[in-house]
Parts: sequence; C-alpha cells; structure tokens
Amino acid sequence: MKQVWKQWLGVSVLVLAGMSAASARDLVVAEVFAPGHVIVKSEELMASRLAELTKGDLKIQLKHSAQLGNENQYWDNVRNGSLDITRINFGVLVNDVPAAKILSLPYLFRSREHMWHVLGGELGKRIDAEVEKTGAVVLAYYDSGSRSFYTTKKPIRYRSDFEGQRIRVQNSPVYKDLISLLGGTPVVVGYDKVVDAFKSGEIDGAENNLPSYMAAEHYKYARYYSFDEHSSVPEVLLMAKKTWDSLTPEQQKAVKSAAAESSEYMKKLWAEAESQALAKARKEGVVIIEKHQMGVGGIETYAVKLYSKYVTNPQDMATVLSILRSE
Ligand code: GTR
Repeated sequence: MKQVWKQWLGVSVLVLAGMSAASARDLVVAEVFAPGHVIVKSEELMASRLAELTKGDLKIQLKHSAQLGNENQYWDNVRNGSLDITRINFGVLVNDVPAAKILSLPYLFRSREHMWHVLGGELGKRIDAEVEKTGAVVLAYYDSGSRSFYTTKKPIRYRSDFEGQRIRVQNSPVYKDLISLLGGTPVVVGYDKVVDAFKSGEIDGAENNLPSYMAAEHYKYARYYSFDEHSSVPEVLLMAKKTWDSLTPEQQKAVKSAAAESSEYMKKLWAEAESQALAKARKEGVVIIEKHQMGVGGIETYAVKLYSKYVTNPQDMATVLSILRSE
C-alpha cells in the first residue's frame, strides 16, 4: 500500500511540473540596439517585471543587436504575427498608420513635455485604433528626444547649406520629402548601414537624436551636429495582435503594466543619456552648432510646406491644429 501511495505522489508531482512548464511562455522581442543602450536596459526591466507579475508564466526573450533584422522587418513581422514584440521608431509605421505621418511632420512639437501630453490625449487613442487595424497593439512609448542634422563636410546653419548634400533618412516619404524641400538629396539607408554609407561617401549627412548619433559612432564621420531639433518622433513598443489575443486578460494586464513601468524608467534614463552623449560629443571634439547659431526660421519656412502635402483631410487638419494649439 505504501509503495502505491509513493508511486501516485511521484506521478502527480511530475504531472504538475509538466503543467507549469507548459503554461510558461517565451515572448520574443526584436531590438536593433545592443545591451548597455538605454532602450535595451528598459526592455530588460520590462522583462523582469513581466516575469514577476506573471510569476514566471510569461518570459521575455530579448533578441537585441539586430539579430532578427531591421526595424522595417520587425514591423512587418509583428503585424503578420510571426514576431511577438518589438520596439521601433514610430516613424517606421508611416506607410501603414495615417497618424504616423502627422507625428513625423517637422517642427510639430515645442518640447518633449508637449509630445507626451499629446500622446496621452486624443491622438494617442487614434494611434491605438489605427495600429490595431494593421494587426498590432501599442504597449507603450519610449522617449526619443528630438532629431537634428549632422554632416561631414560643413555644418548646417541655414537652409542653403542643404544644397548638394546627400542626407540619410529612414524609409519614410515624409523624411524624403523634407530633405528634397530643403534642397538636399535624401538617401534611404538602414540604421545599421549608416557607418558604411559614411565610409563609402554615399552620404554627407544624416539626422538623429544625440544619444543615437553617439551610440552608433556616426560622430566619427560626421563631425558637425546642428541642433535644429526638427522632429520628435517617439519610440513605440508593439505586440502582435495575434500574440495579444492569445493571452489571458490577467496576462494582458501584466504586459501593459510591465511596458508602462519600463516607459517611465526609460524617461529617466533618457535624460541622463542625453547629457552623457552631449558631454562625450564635446570631449570627442564634435562641433556643436546650437539652435541660436542657426537660421532655423528659414529652414522651418521650407520644411512646413510638407504640411500641405500630408495634412489632406479634415480629420488630420483637426489633429494638427489641436497639437499646435495645445500646451
Ligand atoms: C533612432 C531610433 C532607432 C532607429 C534610428 C534610425 O533614433 O531609436 O530605432 O529608428 O533612429 O534613424 O533608423
């Protein structure tokens, strides 16, 4: 009898262990940045919080350093459900999410507080709905500061400085048109190929926030950084709708909480990353052209011509006006 009892207990323990192993699930996250970058640190925090909140049922497998390709591929794969989660720049969504065109417009936000305020309001709701239609779910946003131009041969100070310059942009019609309007030639290059493009002379400049300019070592090739701060497009954490729908309501709640916590954490890290990047840029001899040393007004006059091309319906018009008018 004793023997039978022991056998029953042994089998039950095995069955229970098997059940919990089967319910634990790995969610793959695709990321272009490498460990040590503030974005990766924030994703690591999301991973540990998610494991805690779900008691180990949901685990994050972070595929950093572009192991799974580039951001355009992540966006395709998250929508078709073959990738669970990604963090990409919101500008990448521009061809599929109408509101992304608006967010990409130059000189739209006055400050990062302004951008966060707008994202927390009606525009945020509009984005959630538009993204969901494409097959993905917005989990949270990360700070991305603001983007400015940097060049190899001569600094950008005035609109006329763009003439004859080949400027790298993300694969976005808005950015391509912006460079053309300013008098330069846009060149679409993946973020991971920008250094090669500088080395081969394919491009004379690019645009990005200061931490990304420093982290990817673009400063070694483009020594002039002109702080015009033309756009503030946030980073976005997205989950495949297919993955989202397969989670229980409790798990969905845990995913959203872990993502929101990592977003708050990232905001703090980002402020530090910006000041560290500036200190390093100065130390490395980058020539910083401050906003007040530039004719930004003249650049803006050309850049805002984009609004009439991309703001073409009453809904977009209302959105843009409400952003420009909001505090
Ligand atoms: C960075 C952003 C990356 C990538 C890159 C780019 O600021 O964090 O996700 O989009 O810009 O310009 O391609």
